[in-house]
Amino acid sequence: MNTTLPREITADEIATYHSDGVIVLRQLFDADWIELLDRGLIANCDRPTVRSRVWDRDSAGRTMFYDSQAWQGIDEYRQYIFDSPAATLAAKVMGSARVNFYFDAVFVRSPGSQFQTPWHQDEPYWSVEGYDTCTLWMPLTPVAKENALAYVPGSHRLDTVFDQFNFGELNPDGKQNVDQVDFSAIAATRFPDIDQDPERYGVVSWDMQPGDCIVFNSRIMHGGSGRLAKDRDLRVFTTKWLGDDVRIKFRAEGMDPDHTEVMTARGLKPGDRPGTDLYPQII
Ligand SMILES: O=C(O)CCC(=O)C(=O)O
Repeated sequence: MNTTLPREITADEIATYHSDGVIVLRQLFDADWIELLDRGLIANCDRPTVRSRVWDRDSAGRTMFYDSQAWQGIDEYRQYIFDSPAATLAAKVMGSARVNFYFDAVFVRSPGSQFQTPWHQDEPYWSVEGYDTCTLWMPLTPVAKENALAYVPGSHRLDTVFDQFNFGELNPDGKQNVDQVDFSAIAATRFPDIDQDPERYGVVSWDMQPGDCIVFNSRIMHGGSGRLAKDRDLRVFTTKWLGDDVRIKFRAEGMDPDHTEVMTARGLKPGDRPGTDLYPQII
């Protein structure tokens, strides 16, 4: 298992991340990490957390499963968070001297799932704010660009507050206490209809193999993925990282995942830097 990056992240790659808000990096994690994370993902699906939910179950029984912040109960995730080069990668790309782990999230589509993730930005849902936040999006299965997560380059630099999708509505099982975010409660501009004219928005996505990873800023517009061939599934493991300028923020319109309770229980309050055993500082 490689505990360090197999190569330097170049100045050009870092510049691309900051101008586009997203970059794909090839083969930074060896096959042992993918096998480990796949084992963790199977354990996670067998023992979902209270935060898990099915986002989609179609008439053919195909599903899209989502869970988050499972790492404390899954040794394989913990090993990746503390021992893999993920934190170093996040620090280098963001240009942050300090990096805390925020949370893990998995997106598991069963074979043939047509479900597409609604377009959104991440930061407006989170219990933190700051520019120095990123996600490492890692498919554990090969995925073609038309089935992979797509991005609007440069959209992380927009100042506009957009009216985003309430993911709490994705809940065919009617689970109780699903996090709700009501963006209509804040003054927000209508989210652009990106699928209506993807070329105009310069939408990008990539063919990917296990071991590749995308680093994206939590302010970038992203969505899509899915529409899988009937014999193809898609297992994606993601981790969210917090850099230098990030502070805790509780949002009146709701949060997803809502960390208010667990943060408050650890004495963390708005304006604080994230920390404690729940958001460990890795760098
Ligand atoms: O992989 C997906 O379908 C969604 C991923 C996503 O929205 C995220 O990681 O923020």
